[in-house]
Amino acid sequence: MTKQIDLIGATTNFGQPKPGVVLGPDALRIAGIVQVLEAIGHDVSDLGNVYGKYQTQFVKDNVQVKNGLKNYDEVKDYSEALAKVTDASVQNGRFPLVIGGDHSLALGSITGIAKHYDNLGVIWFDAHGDLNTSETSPSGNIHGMILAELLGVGDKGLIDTYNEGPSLKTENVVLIGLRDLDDGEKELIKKRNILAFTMSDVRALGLVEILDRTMKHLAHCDGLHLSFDVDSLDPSEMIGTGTKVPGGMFIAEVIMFMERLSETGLLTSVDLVEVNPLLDTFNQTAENAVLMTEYIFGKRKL
Ligand code: EXY
Ligand code: MN
Ligand code: MN
Ligand code: MN
Repeated sequence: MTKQIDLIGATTNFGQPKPGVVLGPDALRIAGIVQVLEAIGHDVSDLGNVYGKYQTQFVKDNVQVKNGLKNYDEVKDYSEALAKVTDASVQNGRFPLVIGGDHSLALGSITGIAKHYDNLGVIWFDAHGDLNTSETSPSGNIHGMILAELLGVGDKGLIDTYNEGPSLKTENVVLIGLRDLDDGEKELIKKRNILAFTMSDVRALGLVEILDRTMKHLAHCDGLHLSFDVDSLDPSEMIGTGTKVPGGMFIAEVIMFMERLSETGLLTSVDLVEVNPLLDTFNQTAENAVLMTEYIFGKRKL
């Protein structure tokens, strides 16, 4: 089915310290993200990049910390700016595809989208849980806390970004690909009974079974968002990203998963995050990410 896609560049690096992730959206454009989606038959409108009032930091040593959270004001401001754009996109009947940028962008992208649904389901495809708070975080980097904030756990000011209160319900979130969880994140998953598939589950069950369980779990949802962190992939196939963890998924199996997910016809929005061309060779990571995006949006092997 043809989608009316709004491509939204989220040029934020405020959620983590490594420079270069703000170049992710352009690396994905250079890798042909618009053209491949159009070739599938979608109508794509590239809205350009979203900027907040703070300038991207090019030096690492001027980071402001508030209550243990690095770049707090910048993340909050950027999220508000991005939320306005994703909110308007859904309002206009379009499909937001947000390309990043570090994973803190999900606070803006999802708060703008979630207000249009009673039960927005989210598939969080990631090596990490992104479920820390300032108390449990080993780094103070907000990209590692962003799903917790969306679920209403952590800093009240961030939880109240764009809309008051949490944007997501714990029963509407499924994590897939986990292999680097901090202790506090493990506790939160258990305490809130969040459906979470580690890489051991991926190997033991296979992604077909995991997709089946995921869709059953989210069957009551009225919208479905995929938040796709490219570090879910194995670093051997995805080197241009800031927090690589060995033992990840491979392109071939992710394509199979995305092909089937797309066949459900239930996806309503997508984030594609953590592409960092300064850590890459020859834009391979963006090219691989674009390849997988084709299958998210309905390309078929046959
Ligand atoms: N758990 C670590 C932290 O909180 O600092 C690493 C988080 C990395 C988050 C990446 C984007 O998914
Ligand atoms: Mn992430
Ligand atoms: Mn990650
Ligand atoms: Mn960790």
